[in-house]
Amino acid sequence: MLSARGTGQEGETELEQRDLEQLLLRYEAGVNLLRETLAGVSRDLLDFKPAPGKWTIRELTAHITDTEIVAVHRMRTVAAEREGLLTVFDQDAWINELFGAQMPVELALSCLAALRSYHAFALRRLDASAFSFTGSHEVSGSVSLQKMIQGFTDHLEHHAAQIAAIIQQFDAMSQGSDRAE
Ligand code: NI
Repeated sequence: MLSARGTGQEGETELEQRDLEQLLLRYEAGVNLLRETLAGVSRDLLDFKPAPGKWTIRELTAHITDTEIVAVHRMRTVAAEREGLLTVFDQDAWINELFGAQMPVELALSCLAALRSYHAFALRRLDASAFSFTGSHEVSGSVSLQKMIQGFTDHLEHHAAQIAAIIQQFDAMSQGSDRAE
């Protein structure tokens, strides 16, 4: 019984390590995914409002980088200090008050890439146990380092898909206006 249980636990640990490896690969691949999504996007398209009150692609790119600044701070607090209060930020204020509508996309992308690779350097060297360390999010409560990596990986991928949808919307509109002419 004891050895059978032991084998089961090892299997589980291997699975968790594979999941973690997959997650880290996705986290590291996020910047390239975004770069590929943005390839060939014109200035007009960067500043195209998909709907009243919705962010442009330029603002979305700034928002992704804003979020990475917060994400890396939260993840490093938990990874290094094994606890911490994870405070929220007002994402609209950061875009509206800190010039998101004017932000050069390449500046946002290079900052994002530097933050993500700088942080991944540490993630790659942490003991497996560190991914279970938790911080206290001021709204959603206890959250582990692994859950945060998952959440911020998903966040970038979600916004990359949103950017791809805006590109499609813009292309469809452009073709529509060509036909009207
Ligand atoms: Ni977001």
